[in-house]
Amino acid sequence: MRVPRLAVALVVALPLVTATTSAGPAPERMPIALTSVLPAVAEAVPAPGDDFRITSDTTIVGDDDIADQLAAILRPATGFALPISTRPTEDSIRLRREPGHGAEGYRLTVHRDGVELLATERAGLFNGVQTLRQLLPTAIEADSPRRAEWIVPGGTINDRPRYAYRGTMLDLARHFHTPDEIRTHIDRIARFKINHLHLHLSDDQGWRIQIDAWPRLTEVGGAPGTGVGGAGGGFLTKADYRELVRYAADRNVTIIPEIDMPGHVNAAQTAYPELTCDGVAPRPRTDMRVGYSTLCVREEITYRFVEDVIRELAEMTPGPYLHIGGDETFATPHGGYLAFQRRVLPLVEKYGKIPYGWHEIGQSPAATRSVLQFWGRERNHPSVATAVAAGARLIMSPANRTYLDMEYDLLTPGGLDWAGAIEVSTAYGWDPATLLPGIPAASILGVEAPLWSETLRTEDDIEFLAFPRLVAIAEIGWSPRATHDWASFRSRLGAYGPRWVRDGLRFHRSPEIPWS
Ligand code: NGO
Repeated sequence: MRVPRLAVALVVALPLVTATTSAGPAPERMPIALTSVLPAVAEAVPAPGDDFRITSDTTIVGDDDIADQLAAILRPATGFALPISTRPTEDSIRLRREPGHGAEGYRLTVHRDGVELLATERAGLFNGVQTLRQLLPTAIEADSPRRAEWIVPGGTINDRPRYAYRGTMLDLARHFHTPDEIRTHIDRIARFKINHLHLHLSDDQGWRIQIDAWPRLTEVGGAPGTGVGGAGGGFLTKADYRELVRYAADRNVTIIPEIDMPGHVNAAQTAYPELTCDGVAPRPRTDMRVGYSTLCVREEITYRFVEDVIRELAEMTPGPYLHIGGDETFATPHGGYLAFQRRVLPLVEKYGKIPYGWHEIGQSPAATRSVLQFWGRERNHPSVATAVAAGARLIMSPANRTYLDMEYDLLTPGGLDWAGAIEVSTAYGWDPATLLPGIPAASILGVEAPLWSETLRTEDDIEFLAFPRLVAIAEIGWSPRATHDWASFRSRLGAYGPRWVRDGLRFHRSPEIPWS
């Protein structure tokens, strides 16, 4: 069914209809602009009136699994069959690969006769589908048929990321999150083109990943009661972890495992007292203090332990990075810290991975091929600048901008406050390229928003602290600096709110945002 051009233009120009009639709820007619996408697209050229309408005749054309993903997004709410074919037809949404769009970029062209999504890589098609989803009315998120005008606004989007790495982190050590909860979170972050999920798998309270050579790590460190305050417990088996890696990869998300060392190791030492210098098992700790534990950096057994852990983690991790922590080692002598890194950083490379750590590892001259995760607040970090000058690369996670575990303000529940309160405008109001002086743009791989879990237990807690702030970080990581605009961001975010409502997500209704 074809709708005359003028009629489509009028429909799209109508305000959102919320009234109900005696015939039931009126179809949703949300005027969606090509530029309404989160994170902001690099370039959009609208062609007003040249819109595409998805109907019962529409087909999806493509031979990638992304075509199946698109069909799975569109079928429930439209109620249309949307068959997938490999031959181009009229009235179709075509997904096609061609050179020239980069690792994650895509071009989306919408006109009356169809939609074409072009990308070089699967990741680009995936990203284009996330964009297309947001260009359809909110009702598209429903899981059963809805009456709506399924109109995609006409025009062309050319889009590609500013940074290759847009990440977030879950801390499974302070409170364990189940594989189901992690999968739900992956679904939610991937909508915003977040492409890395860092899992903080060990800390003083608990050890959350199966390591075959050292089974007591999870027997003791993953036991019930190993969460903060004696809550919870649990760990990922290798099978759980591999399944998460696969699930994430389907959604263009790379999992990064972190084992924090040589500090933050109390849980490992309660399981294996031989990892302490005096051989005495420390008591289990579920308080929130940091900086008191350290591996015994002068003992050989420490390096056998570390190598076993790195080898087993590397074996089950297809992604390029392996995170070795390295933060807050106040109990490790400085010389011992450097000696430890001199041995451990090369071990990560021995097992085929890029060493990744909190920015403190930059103090080591062995960190030149590493990625440093900057989590400071101050601009002056000479050891970071020196490491970068020697070749290290940076992920930006300034605590006062990106730490999702900081409270929003004094009134909202949950969260810590040591790096200050972070409302949405604070999370949005910075630029990775100018944050630290003396860092060349090419050394910055991207941004990450860590969500430490001292104060959070449930899925609701995770989503409340992550959303909407994580979307601000996603936009900082994806969108060209030239598109950075708080007024535009807050209005696009406000318009997105109803999708989260429909999804049952308990996000923070920040007073800064004009929620629809
Ligand atoms: C710090 C600390 C973590 C805490 C977190 C809480 C880093 C890298 N080390 O960040 O152990 O959980 O703050 O905000």
